[in-house]
Amino acid sequence: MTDAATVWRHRTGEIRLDRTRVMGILNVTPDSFSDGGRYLDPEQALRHGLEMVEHGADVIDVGGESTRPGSDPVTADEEWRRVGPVIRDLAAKVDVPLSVDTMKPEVAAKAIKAGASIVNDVSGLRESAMVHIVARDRVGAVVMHMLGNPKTMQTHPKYADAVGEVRSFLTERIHVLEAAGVASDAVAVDPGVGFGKTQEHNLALLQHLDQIVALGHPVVVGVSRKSFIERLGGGEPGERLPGSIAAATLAVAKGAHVVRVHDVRDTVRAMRVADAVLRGEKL
Ligand code: HH2
Repeated sequence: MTDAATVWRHRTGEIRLDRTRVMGILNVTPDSFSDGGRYLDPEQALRHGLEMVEHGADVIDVGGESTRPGSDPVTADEEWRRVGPVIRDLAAKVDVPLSVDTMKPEVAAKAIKAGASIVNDVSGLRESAMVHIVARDRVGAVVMHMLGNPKTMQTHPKYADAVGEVRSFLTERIHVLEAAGVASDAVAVDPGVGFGKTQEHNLALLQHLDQIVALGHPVVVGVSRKSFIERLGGGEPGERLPGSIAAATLAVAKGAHVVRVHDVRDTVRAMRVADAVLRGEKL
């Protein structure tokens, strides 16, 4: 039996996992599925980042490439042009750690120099250069599971055992990172809801999230406004808050430590109640 995760280490400190932590999403993209184009202007992005911190975000996750199903990749130069100024300006203004949501080692390296403390890689740090950067710069990492790549991942995703295969992939990536010298408590894992998964796979991963939690690493879950909620009658992306909070709450009840969300203020309020019930904390 592996010990339960109690902290998530990153470049500038550690996040204690004594309560549910909220990672606020800052998409500096023209085409993200729910907030594309809203924060493409660096000043607007900065304002939104500051607002999420004010609303109780524990981490701000800055991304410059949409990974919605069917999306086209952007060049490293373009991605950096989007996220660079936002990471630099936010790092100068907030105390919470910043993560960079990227699959590209060159973007990650520049983001760390500009102030990011965590690399969130939806491809699970498949590129060895990314593993090297995380080890060298002693940043935290999110290893997420994705089947294939964003362009094709939703074309008939197939597993013999979705939960078992996601767990094996994450276990293998943890070993690779640790062998490269990354501290064990710096490695968070994420089952990758919506990344090469059918409705049934997404639900199975949430139902059996305890099997991912049992790996003993911090567990990040991204369910916010995702289309599996729409398929359950959740409406347009901006209307999916009730479904997002239901899914986040149940993920936390299964042991998730960090929820990655668009709606920080409402989620923080919901997680306080969830934590009080689950952990017996005072309201
Ligand atoms: N989901 C998205 C992007 N990054 N990172 C982690 N660790 N987990 C997730 O579930 C996750 C993620 C997709 O959501 P979003 O950023 O809102 O959309 P887009 O990829 O269109 O920018």
